[in-house]
Amino acid sequence: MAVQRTLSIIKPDAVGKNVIGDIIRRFEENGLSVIGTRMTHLSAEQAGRFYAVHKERPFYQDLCDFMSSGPILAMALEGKNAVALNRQLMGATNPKEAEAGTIRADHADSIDANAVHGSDSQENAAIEISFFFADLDLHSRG
Ligand code: IDP
Ligand code: MG
Repeated sequence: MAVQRTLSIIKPDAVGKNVIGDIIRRFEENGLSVIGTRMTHLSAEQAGRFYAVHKERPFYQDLCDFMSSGPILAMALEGKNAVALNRQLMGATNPKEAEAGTIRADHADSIDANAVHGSDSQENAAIEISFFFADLDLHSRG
């Protein structure tokens, strides 16, 4: 499987719980490398642009309000099969359905406050990484 990049976000709930280190440890122990990081606090407008794909969904306003409620940690991850591997480590969107041992099973409280974001395709990963990072901010291990 080819080396890929993907975007991970540690959401405001997980930053607030002080579990940044636990989440990054899971990525590193599973073969993903952090090649860029940025802690920021999105405005509701910025969160809305990031999640524009969901703008017709009933949960869009709540999602934008939540994602702008506190600081987040955006990370570019790199590794073999990074997009799917990150999704596997995250677990299902609804933590009640997340497999035991996944980030969301261990750290998410609800479908809104669900600890992490992860890109869902290589195409979206490229778009989402460029939302937060310039090429010069990314440091490939390859
Ligand atoms: P994902 O984060 O697992 O990729 P998406 O379907 O892309 O899930 O939805 C983006 C985010 O929107 C989710 O992580 C979750 O916080 C929120 N969300 C998704 N579906 C619902 C819902 O049915 N009710 C409330 N919030 C939702
Ligand atoms: Mg998604």
